[in-house]
Amino acid sequence: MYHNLAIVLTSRQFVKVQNNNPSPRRIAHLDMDAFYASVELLRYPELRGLPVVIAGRDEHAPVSQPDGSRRFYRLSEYVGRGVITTATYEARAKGVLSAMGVMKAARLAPDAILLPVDFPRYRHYSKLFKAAVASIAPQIEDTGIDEIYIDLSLLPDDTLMLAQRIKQAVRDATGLTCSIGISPNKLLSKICSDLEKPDGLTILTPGDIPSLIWPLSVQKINGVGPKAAQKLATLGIHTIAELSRADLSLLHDHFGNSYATWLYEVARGIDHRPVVVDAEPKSFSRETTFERDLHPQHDRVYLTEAFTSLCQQVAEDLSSKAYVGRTISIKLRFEDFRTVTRDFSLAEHTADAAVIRQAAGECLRRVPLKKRIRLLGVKVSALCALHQLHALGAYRQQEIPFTF
Ligand code: DCP
Ligand code: MG
Repeated sequence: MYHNLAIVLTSRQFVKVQNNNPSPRRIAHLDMDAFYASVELLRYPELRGLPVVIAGRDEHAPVSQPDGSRRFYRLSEYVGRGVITTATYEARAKGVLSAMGVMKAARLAPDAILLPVDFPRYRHYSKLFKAAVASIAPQIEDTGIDEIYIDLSLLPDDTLMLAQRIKQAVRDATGLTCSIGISPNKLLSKICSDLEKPDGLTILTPGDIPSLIWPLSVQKINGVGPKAAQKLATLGIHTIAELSRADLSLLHDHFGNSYATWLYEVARGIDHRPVVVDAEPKSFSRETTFERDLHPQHDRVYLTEAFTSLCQQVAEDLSSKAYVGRTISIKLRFEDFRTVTRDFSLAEHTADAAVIRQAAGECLRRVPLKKRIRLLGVKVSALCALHQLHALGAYRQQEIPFTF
């Protein structure tokens, strides 16, 4: 009975979307499969098919043996209070889950292989898969190390073909599999990307909603955590279908107004949030609040060190994101919370720590230092992406003959 109701409600929503916009949105959510663990299996292929968990630090790194093989640590050898970041699907079959204590996991799967976390490596693969997707569908919202939303609406291609091309591109660039959910909005696509993991592809049509979405636990909704789910359970609400039948007034009585309204809408599959494509950064800055307010003269050595270190950090931030900037600013907050800023614009863009430090020093000389300093900050703005600067340089060189 309620399934019929579901069809009416959801199809009404889709009709509404279609009235505003002749072609409904096509939003994809892509999530990598067992991400950290899968990246590790690329370098330890002998572990494929085995229960493997990723947790802890370097002391559990595999040890190379004289015969060329590797010795891996087992969960049973672990002592400590670490938690599991992720586990292969074989380990999950034994009940091991993300965020579980390693000691508890060891009781469930003592023979599972333990590998330490290697963030730089996961970040590298994260960049690779995102670049691969961007080569096919550039409207990307970056929501985590292993997940993105993609707006496919403006692309001419068929949805299934696009999704298959994206999955293939990710596999070619990384050797890894991902799962994709596609629907008219982010909420439903996020739920869908999880439905057929690993290596899944789910394209949701309005007609699929009653069978695929409504029977799911409310916790499958991104934004309904364990606490809200527990509270809903006390009201007899466990599934999304049950949530969609709840009166708005009942939800208002038990949750804040805005959360209740949000629950009411998401239970009907309503979500108008756009895919927010990463904006270009406007500036890079670093600041530090000192543990105690520092005296401009007495604490001069310490202040100078901190100042130089801030400049170095900003320079590293610029370099790691491949940007250069032309305007250097400093910010000082004094013990009375009064804040002053000063700018200095360079003739050329830079990401060089020494150049930034010198310009920031020029700014500092223009600030009367009569009170103790609470906070110090350095900012670089008037940015230009390095590749654009190169293009600009080439353009200028081409212009030279015309100036003669
Ligand atoms: N992660 C973590 N701590 C958690 C959950 C996850 O450090 N509590 C890390 C490890 C995961 C990565 O983030 O590999 C991505 O998280 P996911 O929830 O997407 O989990 P997986 O990609 O590992 O598995 P799935 O195939 O279910 O997406
Ligand atoms: Mg994942």
